[in-house]
Amino acid sequence: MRIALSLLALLAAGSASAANCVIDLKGDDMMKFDQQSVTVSSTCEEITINLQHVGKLPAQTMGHNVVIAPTASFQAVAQDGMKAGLENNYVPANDARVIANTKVIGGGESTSVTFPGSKLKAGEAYTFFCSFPGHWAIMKGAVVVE
Ligand code: CU1
Repeated sequence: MRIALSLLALLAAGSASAANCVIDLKGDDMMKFDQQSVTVSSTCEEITINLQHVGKLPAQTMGHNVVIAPTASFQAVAQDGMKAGLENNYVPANDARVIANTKVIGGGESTSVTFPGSKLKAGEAYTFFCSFPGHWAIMKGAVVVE
């Protein structure tokens, strides 16, 4: 009984101080993400992005992805990504400005990507956005690293 109780206490302490290492985002047919800001911990060994497209339109017309880049360069990445085309998920190949990206998905689909937490530094400004042509102006938000 005593062991069970101390285990419970450990679990409770663990969840209270748990690092936030998962980014959950939903995109829809209205060209919107469900969040304008996401927060992750600077202590994450790995960070996972989960993207769910809750709409019905196909990837060719209303595709969404999630790209994370430094805020200072995200617009340039979005413009270069447009040229890369759907076959490259609208992400420029081997681009150091791209910290992480999912593939482009259509309505009803989900995708995930995991990347090293060390790529995001506390105090730096990062932006997440959808690089589908024309979407990044609206489908974007801040990645806050605590
Ligand atoms: Cu999009």
